[in-house]
Amino acid sequence: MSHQYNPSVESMPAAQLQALQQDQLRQLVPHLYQAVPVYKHKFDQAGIDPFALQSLADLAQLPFTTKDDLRAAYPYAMFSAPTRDIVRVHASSGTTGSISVVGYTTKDIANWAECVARAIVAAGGTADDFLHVAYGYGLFTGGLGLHYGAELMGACVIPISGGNTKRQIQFLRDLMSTGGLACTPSYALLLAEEAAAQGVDLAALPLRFGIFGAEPWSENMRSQIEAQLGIDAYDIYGLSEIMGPGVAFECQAKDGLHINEDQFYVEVVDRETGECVQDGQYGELVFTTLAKQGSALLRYNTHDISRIVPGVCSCGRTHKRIERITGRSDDMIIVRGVNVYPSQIEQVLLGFTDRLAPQYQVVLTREAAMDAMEVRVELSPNFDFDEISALERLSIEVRTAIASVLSVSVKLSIVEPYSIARTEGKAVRLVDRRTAE
Ligand code: DLL
Repeated sequence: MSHQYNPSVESMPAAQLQALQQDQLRQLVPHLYQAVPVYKHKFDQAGIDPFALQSLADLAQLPFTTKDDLRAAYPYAMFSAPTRDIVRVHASSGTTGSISVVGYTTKDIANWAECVARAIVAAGGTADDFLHVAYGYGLFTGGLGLHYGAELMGACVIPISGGNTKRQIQFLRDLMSTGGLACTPSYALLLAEEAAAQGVDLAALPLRFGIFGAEPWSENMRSQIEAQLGIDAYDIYGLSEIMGPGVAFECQAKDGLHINEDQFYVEVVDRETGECVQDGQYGELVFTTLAKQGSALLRYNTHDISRIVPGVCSCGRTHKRIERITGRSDDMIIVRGVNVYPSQIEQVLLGFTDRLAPQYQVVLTREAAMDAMEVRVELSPNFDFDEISALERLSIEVRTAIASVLSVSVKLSIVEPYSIARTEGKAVRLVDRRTAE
């Protein structure tokens, strides 16, 4: 059994966990009805008596809470505690530029730190470790989320934040006697690239584990990161509306992310009908925050696609697991009527890491009223040009592999090493240049 930060909660018998969730829900729903006008309106419109809600299953009668609800409530109209009790805000800005603000009470910050502490311990972190936190600090929840979790479980935080990649390598090399790295998976690869350019072998450092999230990544990308940095790489999931990082995290079994179920109730719903699906089926993740005070939400639809991993985990934790997020239903690209997720393309490209770098971009354009999709991927700096036909052969192989997973034709451009722009935060995998006509 792997080490747990809070075993009495993390390995709580399932029936007890469910009873705990039910009790929390019975208190939460009437409170939100009385404290948050948006919820009063939602219940009244749906004709639901918030005082009659008995079981977790009854939740499915309620309408979803959406990002639009939060935006319309900007800045504070959906706070569920008086503003004098709020001690911190975080905010997330969508691509459209509208912002949603989330408030935390002292207890919310403590609960959040505990969720993240569980994740760090699950990744093998101990009080003797350093944690190099290269997620951005600020309104984004990544930096401060990992920071408070690491302090709570007793590790020494290096709050380096994002940016200045050269200095990151120096700090990794000089400051850390043993420990972990926390950043986006794409930034972990950029750090590996920069280290190689400086002649630093990250795999030779006493770095043991990494806690990576905030964007989708694949099993192939895990292998890449683990090989280049010489670490075990673990997934951490979360979103600012629900808390930040630590809603769910991987343990050493690396077989799904345990949801912190004492704090969050999860449902998986069909993206067309909104109905709950059976455990094991894919759908959109919907969360209800059971313990939050500042910005409690009922049935928040994340639009993140995943499924419940069936069965129990070998680590001994009883909390349900979700599979790694494959993408967002609203990030899904529809190209000539065919649904495409950038992660499907990534999975293919990362099968060619002997010759391609793990850097790619999907570019959508419209040519003569038809959608066109171009996949741009970098050649590996180690590519061997000795054989004249090597590039051509690679291109045919990749094109065939893409065609076998997507039923839509794609233009493939294999571009020079280091020619695709890198980011310090979430990678930009999709560039949509289609204009509405
Ligand atoms: O990205 C919180 C976070 C910080 C999570 C650091 C993990 C580590 P937002 O900026 O609000 O919050 O973005 C949330 O990012 O709905 C997912 O679509 C995506 N996302 C987050 N974690 C993962 C992950 C943070 N592990 C949105 N895998 C979510 C795939 C993820 N997607």
